[in-house]
Amino acid sequence: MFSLTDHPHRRYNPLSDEWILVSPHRTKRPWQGQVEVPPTDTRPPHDPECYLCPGNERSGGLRNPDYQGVFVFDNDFAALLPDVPAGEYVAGRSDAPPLLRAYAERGICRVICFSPRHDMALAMLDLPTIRTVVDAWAAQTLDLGGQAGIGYVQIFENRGAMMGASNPHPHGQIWATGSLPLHVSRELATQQAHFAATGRTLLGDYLELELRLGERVICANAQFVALVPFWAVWPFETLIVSRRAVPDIPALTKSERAGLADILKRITTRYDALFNVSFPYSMGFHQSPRDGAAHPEWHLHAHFYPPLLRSATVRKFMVGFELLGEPQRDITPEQAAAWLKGG
Ligand code: H2U
Ligand code: ZN
Repeated sequence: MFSLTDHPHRRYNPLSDEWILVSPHRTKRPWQGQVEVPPTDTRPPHDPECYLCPGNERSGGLRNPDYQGVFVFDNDFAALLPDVPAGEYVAGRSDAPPLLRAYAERGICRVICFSPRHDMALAMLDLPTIRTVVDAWAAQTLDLGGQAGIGYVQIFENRGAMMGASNPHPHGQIWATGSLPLHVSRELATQQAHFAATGRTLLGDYLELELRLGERVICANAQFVALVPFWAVWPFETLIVSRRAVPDIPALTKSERAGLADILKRITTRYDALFNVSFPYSMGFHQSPRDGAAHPEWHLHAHFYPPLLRSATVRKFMVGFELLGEPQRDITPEQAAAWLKGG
């Protein structure tokens, strides 16, 4: 039998129904490409130039209130709009399968400031404050998910300029859409199939396996587990899974919300410690669709997708084979887990 540590191989992602290529023998290849200078972090607690700080004017012209805790507002440059005329666009011959199709998509985009403090980050906030962010995510999920024409609520955070964050002030975004986005509809199909076949959630079964094997688990508390998934694409990609199968953040109990705050602080702290830099990433929660149906198959989880590969300055590029063939990684998920554990 071949070994996962020595030989090129493909791994299956049962959650997204995709394969990835792993090339563990390739970690020693030289790098003379792009080397980025790590940004130095010398932020003041309040920045008069910051459009997210309390009391400041935003570029849209509105002024932020003098907020003290979590602050949520409608995105002034929203990618989706609530009022879009419904309808499908089909162009071409009427007797052939349509090749030019489009349909109107409605939605609502919001921005969420985690703290009034410009110099903070999720990893630096204390647990009661992170807990208020979790509560705000829950409230936003219910509020946006309950609005007419909304079928899904995507909560996410882009952290660091490398990942497209437009501002270092601790903040995230929430996009509520009419349709299910691509990755969510794939996860819905795989989780439904697993639940129909076994009566258990896919991630519940996966978590049990990972806790037994231990190799890819980074940290855990009584309510949540953080691990590098067997099928991770990004070098230090992680998955945060609730121990109890719940479909969404609003379904979390008080102690589970505290547990979520705790695991978020732990994983982001480990990221920052890895290369001794404010670790960039895109993270977000995958929750059940908000279609009014029960979703016993859906198991709440968060994905962290950080771009860094081997230092604070050398990043993984998803180019070439990744773009044209399928995702490829060099260090194994097991190595990445050992590094994140501090081994
Ligand atoms: P990102 O850092 O992840 O890009 O999020 C910041 C969001 O804030 C971005 O989507 C919005 C941008 O549209 N924004 C406002 O709503 N008002 C502003 O005055 C500036 C930026
Ligand atoms: Zn600010």
